[in-house]
Amino acid sequence: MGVEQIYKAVIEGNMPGVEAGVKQALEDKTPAETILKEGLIAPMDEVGRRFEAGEYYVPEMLIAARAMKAGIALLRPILAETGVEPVGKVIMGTVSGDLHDIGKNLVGLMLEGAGFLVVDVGTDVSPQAFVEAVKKEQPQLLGMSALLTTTMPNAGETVKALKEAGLKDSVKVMIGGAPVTQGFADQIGADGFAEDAARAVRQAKALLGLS
Ligand code: B1M
Repeated sequence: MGVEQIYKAVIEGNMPGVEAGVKQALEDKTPAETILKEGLIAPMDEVGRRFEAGEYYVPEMLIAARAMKAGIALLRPILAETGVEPVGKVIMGTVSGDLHDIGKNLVGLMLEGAGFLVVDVGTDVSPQAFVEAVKKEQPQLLGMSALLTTTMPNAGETVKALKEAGLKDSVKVMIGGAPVTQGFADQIGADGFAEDAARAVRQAKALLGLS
């Protein structure tokens, strides 16, 4: 079974098919990153296209996302195995009003793979909850994911709340998500932006002076 079957199983929302496909691909020594990018991330673009075209509705999108997450769960230990001291601490969360978590989880996973200690604060995280998490965890980096144009301004509200709490100078802020751009990041005063999970790792390292 190849990566194409995993791709197809994600689109069909076939969770057992995705799990079997990922296990088989790993046994066949397919690199975990190839499985992730070509088998699990790529089909979500197609799911998004079908949703936009009115061919898929929310339930189809949801079962595809669940199937994809089951595949990611199997890859997690492999992508994250570095066995070294964390290079930095990152808080990751999705902004207030937004329940999308696949991109956030992927970015977190890739950061873990690059040696960061990731504290995931979940989805629908209010500016105040981000502030509390920064106070408690004292990370070097705060990562926010935003997928909805309606709620992405809440990333800006979080930056404001960090400033008001006197915490903005102690933590770098990185944002990302499908509708987010470098221009938006600049506008809200975020320190960094990344288009995808691989670039997020590079950006995180650059922001912390690690590369
Ligand atoms: Co929703 N959804 N969704 N959805 N969904 C989108 C985002 C949408 C673009 C679909 C569309 O219309 N074409 C659209 C938003 C439109 C807009 O705002 N302009 C949309 C909508 C409208 C909605 C609802 C409102 C639908 C409804 O109920 N009527 C609703 C909102 C619920 C809510 O949040 N309050 C909703 C619900 C859902 C599901 C629950 C069904 C499901 C989410 C399941 C889950 O996450 N657990 C879902 C899904 C799956 C999608 C699409 C199809 C796929 C999103 C995804 O996971 N992509 C999406 C269409 C699309 O994006 N093509 C869509 C794969 C993921 C790997 O990519 O998250 O972009 P992404 O992350 C990337 C990069 O953006 C970047 O790296 C990641 C990896 O490369 N990145 C970062 C992300 N975060 C980063 C952080 C960083 C750096 C980089 O630094 C910290």
